[in-house]
Amino acid sequence: MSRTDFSYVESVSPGSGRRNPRAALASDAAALSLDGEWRFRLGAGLHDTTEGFEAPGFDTGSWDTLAVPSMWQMHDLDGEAPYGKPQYTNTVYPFPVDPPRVPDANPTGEYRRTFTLPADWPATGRTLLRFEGVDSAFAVWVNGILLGDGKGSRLPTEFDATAHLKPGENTVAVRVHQWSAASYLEDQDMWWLSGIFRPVALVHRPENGVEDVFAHADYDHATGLGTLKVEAAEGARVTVAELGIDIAAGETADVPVEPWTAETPRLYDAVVATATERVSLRIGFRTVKIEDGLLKVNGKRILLRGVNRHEWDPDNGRTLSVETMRRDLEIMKRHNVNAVRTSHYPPDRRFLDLCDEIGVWVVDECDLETHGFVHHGWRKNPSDEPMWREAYLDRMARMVERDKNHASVIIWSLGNESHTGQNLAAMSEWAKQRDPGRPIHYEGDWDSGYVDVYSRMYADHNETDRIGHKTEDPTKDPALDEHRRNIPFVLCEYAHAMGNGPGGMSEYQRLFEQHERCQGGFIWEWIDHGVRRHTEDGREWFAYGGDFDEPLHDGNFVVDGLIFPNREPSPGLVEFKKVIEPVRLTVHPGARAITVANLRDFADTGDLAFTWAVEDGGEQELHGDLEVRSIAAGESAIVEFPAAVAGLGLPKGERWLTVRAVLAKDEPWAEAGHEIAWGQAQLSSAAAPEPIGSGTAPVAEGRGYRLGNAAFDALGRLTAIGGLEIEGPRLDLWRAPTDNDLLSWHAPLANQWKDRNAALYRLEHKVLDIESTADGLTVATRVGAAGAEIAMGAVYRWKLAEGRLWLTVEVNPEGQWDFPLPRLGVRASVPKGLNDVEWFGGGPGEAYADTRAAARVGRYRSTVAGMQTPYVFPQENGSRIDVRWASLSGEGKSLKVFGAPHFAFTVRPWTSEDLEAANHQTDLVEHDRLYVNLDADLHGMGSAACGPGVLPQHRLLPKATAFTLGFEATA
Ligand code: IPT
Repeated sequence: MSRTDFSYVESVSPGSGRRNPRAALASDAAALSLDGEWRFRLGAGLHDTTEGFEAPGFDTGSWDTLAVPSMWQMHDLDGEAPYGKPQYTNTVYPFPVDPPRVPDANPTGEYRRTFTLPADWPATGRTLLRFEGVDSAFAVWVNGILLGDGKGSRLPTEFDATAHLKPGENTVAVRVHQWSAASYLEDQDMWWLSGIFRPVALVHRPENGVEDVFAHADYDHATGLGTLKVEAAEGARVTVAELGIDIAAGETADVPVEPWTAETPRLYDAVVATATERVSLRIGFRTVKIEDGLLKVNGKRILLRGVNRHEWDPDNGRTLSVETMRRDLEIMKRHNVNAVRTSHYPPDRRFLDLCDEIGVWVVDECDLETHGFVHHGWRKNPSDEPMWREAYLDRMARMVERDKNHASVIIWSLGNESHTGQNLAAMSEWAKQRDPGRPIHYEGDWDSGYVDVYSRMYADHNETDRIGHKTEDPTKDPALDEHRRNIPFVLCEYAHAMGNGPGGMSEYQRLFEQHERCQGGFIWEWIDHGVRRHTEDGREWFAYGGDFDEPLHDGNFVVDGLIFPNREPSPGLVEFKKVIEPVRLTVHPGARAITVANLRDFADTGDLAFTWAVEDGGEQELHGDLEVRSIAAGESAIVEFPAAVAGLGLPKGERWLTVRAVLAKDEPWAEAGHEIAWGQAQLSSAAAPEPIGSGTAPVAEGRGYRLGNAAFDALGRLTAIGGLEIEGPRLDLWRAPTDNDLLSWHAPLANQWKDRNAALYRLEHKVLDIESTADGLTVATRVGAAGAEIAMGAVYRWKLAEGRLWLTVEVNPEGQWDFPLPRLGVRASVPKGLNDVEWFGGGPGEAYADTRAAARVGRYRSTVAGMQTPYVFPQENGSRIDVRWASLSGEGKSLKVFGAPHFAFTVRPWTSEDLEAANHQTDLVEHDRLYVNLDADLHGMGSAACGPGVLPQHRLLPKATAFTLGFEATA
């Protein structure tokens, strides 16, 4: 047997023996799925392959079996991990940069299976072997005969197997290499994973069949006419029964239609048929244009409320079930997301079918990223090296040809973070010529010479504002300035959703609404790519970079999504939902009216029902339906308060009116009653409780003091209230740093906080003076860290008034505090068992200064466990904002805290220090105490892990201040 030729592995050629790319079509031609169990063997490199494994007679007796599709490193990670482990790097190539060479240590999977050609398989025509995705390079044999090889992991490849198939049993063999020349083009920020990870099938091509289809379905908003023209094989007939269309391929039909938009995803079933094949299409009529410097669909500027979506499943890597794809879209639609950038490769073809059906705008991005060259001054970057031109064009063609019939795809993207170059320009030129109906996007070339959309990532609010005003800096090449200044702007990535945050989304949204040119953007990113693992005792955790002992990795930068790896929405997604709500409800208590603004681009509000409710101190008094006429897109209406509201008597506490817009009927992605938007306002305030009147004098008790039912020790520290043992409250400035505190393009805040001249995580409390007066107990302290000169003066004034214990803390920075504080408040701890949590204030989820849009005032109940947000990488979380009062109770004990007027409230079964020390959720061990933070304020979250930090208005700057809290307890 001859030695195998492996030259394709390190060749820049995109493949050999492949068929021309064509559309993904639903055809009635014969097809046979080859998904399922294959025989599998993993070799260490090209030196460790099995000669002759492709021969039909080869005995795979000792080989394992492996599921196709799957990624081989995702198998049995809690056990033997028989096929290696995932490895995560963001931009850096995990091998020496020497294009197109790759290491000898090149895990190589050999796959084999047999299949029986069905007895009725057509004898004429051709039979293709179709791979939807193989990572990263592969060669294919049928019955021992080499069909060819391919690259382009997230793109389809077809080979013609006709000549080598026989009736009855056949053998297919595939050799897949983890590393290949193509790896240089696939440096996306994600786990390096390999294998036949998307479906494989045998597909029949009838003679004179419908080889390819390009359906052009335009919509003219002026006339309401749809224009259909389908490029297909000569003689093919195109029918759209619902529209009475029956034309030949190449002919044009103009008919009145309902247009397709992401808000109104109207599809028409069409059939393209020849005598030998019928292909079903779902056609959406819409026209995408850049006009007046704006991205318009059907004549209207659209606003992208988008997310960047990687394909991720915590158990299977980038192999996703259709259910998971649908689930993603359901979660998106339920959270008002209307756009997806398929970062940074074309998704499984079935995902786009769902996008057409459910309705989202799609920026379809090519499988291309060469980011690692940034570390070498972009030397040898494939984007500008002629030898890679064919590979670039091949990738673009395979994406465009596969996906060209999707109504949802409105923009082609050349790829991501591949700097600039002639090969990118060539991709753009080819795509424009092939498909004039879709604009081109690419972020990496800021001059925007070969793109139709000015795209940037992580531009801060100020720069976005300048771009909105068209006063941005000029292009590097002056010849391009006029072009760029007159094209629409999108943030293809913004608001980095890593850990707690991202903060500042509301401010971006305001810019998108203010500037026509700023047409929205895509949050980075949709999902945390955590890998599901289990501890020996069966507790679930999620792994990130480094957890598989990778020698080179980028840690938890791979967990930066709006949903957790298990697809539970994070608070960031709940916040985003509110920020981008397509209907804005504003309650005006003075005018006793409600403004309902329809912020959608196309749809009226006919699909929505409106409700209202009045609460007094969080208890519902009245509620009902709100009559709102249908409001056209972009319009608003003013509705008077419901009559019943006028008849309400005096409230006991704060009275709030909340109005909600919910789905009036079931949608494919949510049930009737699902909330789309809400607004609320205070109708009447209640006097905040405060320590009025004179207090009482403390009495000496032992070496300490007693004030009513509160006991203090000799250092003036509270030890019990009403028999409930309590430690603290005392000044606390610390929070377990968030990803946004820890990482920054500039100086991470956490470094300043941990600097030994501040060391906020190990403050010491020194009592300066204890004073007993007729009004209460005053304890003066100085709070500073060992080795530090700066400190906070903290004076605690305890007072008993109207049976409640009050504490006023006066804080005074001493020395040079030239950075914002993590938090400003007090921390206390009580014995565990007070498990039931209740509060009146912002909720139900966590909220911080710049992530508070989704917090609405109400009365909430939870548990201590329910108050924790399980960020994959533990960090500050769970603080509730604007709390008027909060209580903890259980086991016959209770603690109730009152704000004067508000505080931020956190309770956890571990400390901030524990949170900081933990690397994964399972590192957190409950203490036999509960730790309660009562904060006057917290520093915002920002998005510094990748992008701008906390906006000035949300920074917590140290200054002389005071705050007051009231306490009641029973035991
Ligand atoms: C940007 C990448 O495009 C994206 O893939 C992801 O890595 C993101 O950063 C961070 O999570 S590139 C960066 C240099 C702004």
